[in-house]
Formats: sequence, structure tokens, C-alpha cells
Amino acid sequence: MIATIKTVQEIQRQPDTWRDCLHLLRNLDLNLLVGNYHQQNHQWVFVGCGTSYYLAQAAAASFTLLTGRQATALPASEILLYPELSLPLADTVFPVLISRSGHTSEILAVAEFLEEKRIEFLALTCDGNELATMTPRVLQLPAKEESTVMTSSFTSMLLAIQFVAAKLAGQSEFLDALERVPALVVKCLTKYQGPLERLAQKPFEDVAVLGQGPLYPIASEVALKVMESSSSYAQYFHTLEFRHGPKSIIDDRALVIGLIGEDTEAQEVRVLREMKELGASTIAIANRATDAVREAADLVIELASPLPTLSLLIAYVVWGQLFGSFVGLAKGLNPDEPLNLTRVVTF
Ligand code: F1P
Repeated sequence: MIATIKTVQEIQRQPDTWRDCLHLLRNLDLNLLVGNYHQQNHQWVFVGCGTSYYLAQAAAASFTLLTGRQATALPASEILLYPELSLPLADTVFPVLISRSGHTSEILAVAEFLEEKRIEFLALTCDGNELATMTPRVLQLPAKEESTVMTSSFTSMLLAIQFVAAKLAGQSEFLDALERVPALVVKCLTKYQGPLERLAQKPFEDVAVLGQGPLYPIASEVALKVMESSSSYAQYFHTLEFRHGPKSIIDDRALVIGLIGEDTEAQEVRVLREMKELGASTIAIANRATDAVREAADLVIELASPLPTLSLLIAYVVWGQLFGSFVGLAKGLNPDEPLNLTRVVTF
């Protein structure tokens, strides 16, 4: 059954999809794409809906950390409903509109709004569609996806933003790191798919996904994948926030997935260990599985790479994508046909 699910196939094929994207990115004309907007006084604002909004958050965190310039993220609806609150209409703002389909009504409405205000923007997309016709600055990626839920499109578009930000900032070591992520994930897929699938057979009543910094939007996306692909309720929190109330949901029917950052491991792993002691099942996704990480988790997914955590965001999310589909299948659902969802949301 699993082998025939398109969503799972697209998740597994991601390393190849990333290689295709990297080929395109290496040959990009950045001048055409962002012109003068990479200069100091422009504030980049990443905008999307659903998965593309979490991607916007991960993109803003990546852009800020790589370039040293503060970028922000907004859901498209905030610009439409509260423009005066969300988007400074100065000519120093540079929006990046993110949409796999390029056809989502809210994103197209934001594009029209920006056109009216004569604010230039960059479109980041996979399918192109109307969005790609509304600006000359288009980054369209070879990440074709048939599934309803976004998987390889999310990781490919995040990879693209990280690549562009690193290129603008002259971070050549980071660019090299990105080139090494596909091979790393191929290796981990062989090792961890089986254990992850086995854990997904256990029925959990509550799922909480934890992460901090650039891993917080990845935790959000993992929770969304679990919800979309398995019609189960999943929540996401900043890791240390989980102790301030949400831990009340913990008992032996709960699962806590911790996305552990390398420099923040000591503080984050304590939270995971506490939840395990309170009865939860725990998964840790970490670059290095130290003894403390192993003690805190029932299943450890160790990326085991010398690369910086920020370059591994797309490698962290793969396990949540797979887990969502595995839970859906264990519940007798078909992740290719998620309940109540359509591939694109139009008004
Ligand atoms: C955004 C989105 C998806 C979601 C659903 C509906 O689409 O909200 O994140 O999974 O399928 O659309 P897009 O604007 O990136 O095409």
C-alpha cells in the first residue's frame, strides 16, 4: 500500500528534487531576480498561506541569520485584512510572495494590492500560474507535485531562499553545505523510515511538535503535516514554552516530537526528558544524538552531519512529512486524499 501513495513517493524523492533545484539555483541571475533590493535599506517580508506561510517564517529566519538583516513573515490574509498593521508601505519594503500553485486567491489578492501601491515583489513558486505573470521577478522551481499536501515544494522553496540569501551574503561555506544535504537525507531515509513507521502504528490522542528559532516554523509545518495527512490534531510550540501550561495534555496517550537545535540542545532536551517522565512517547530529531538526547527519546533520528543546523532545516522536516503519512495510513486513511482539503484554496 505505502509504495503506491503519491505523497510518500514525493517525500522520498526529495533529494533528487533538491538536486534539480540546486542546478537551477547555481545558474540564477540574482540581479534580474532581486535587483537593488538586497541593499541595506530594504526590508524583506515573506508572505504565504498554510504551508507556504510556515515556509515564509522559515525563510525570514534563514534570511535574517544569513544576511544579518532582519526579515519578517506574514500570512497573506493579514495584509488583506489589516494592511496598515502588517505592511509598512514605505518604498523600502520588498515582499516575497510564496505559493506552490501561484493560484491561491489570497496571494493573488496581495499581488494586486502591491501592484496598486506600486510596490515591486518577488514571486517564489513551483507551478507559476497567474502569480508568475504579475511580476517580472519570478523564481519558479522544478518541484512538480501531484499531492494535495505540500512536501517537496515546501523544502525546495526553502532551499531556494536559503541559497539566494547565502549568495547575497557571500556565504560560500553555507552554499557548500546546502549542496551536501541531498546525499545526507538519502542515507538517513534508509535508516529511519522503518522505525518511524512502526511508531506511527500506536494510536496517539495528542501530538505536540516542539522547536525554537529557525526550527519553530519547521515544528509548525510538521504539526500541519500530521493534521493534513492523518486528520489527527497536532499542535506546535516553542520548546521551552511547552512547560508553561501545555504540558497539562501529557499522559501516556501523547506523543512529543522535539526538533533539537545543536547549540540549544542542553535546554531543549530537558523539556523532552520531562515529557517522557510524565508518560509521553517521544521522538527527538537532532543533528548529534548525545547521551542526553538518547535518554530523552524513544526514537532518535540522528542526522549526524558536520553541517550547520540552519542548512539542515529541510532535512529536519522530512520525518514529520513521513510520520504524518504513516499515521494517516495506520488510521486507514489515504494521505493522497486528505479529508476536507483541496490542493488550492480559492475564494
Ligand atoms: C497553500 C495551501 C497549502 C495547503 C492546502 C491549500 O497553497 O494553503 O499549504 O496544503 O493544500 O493551499 P499555495 O498558495 O502554496 O499553492
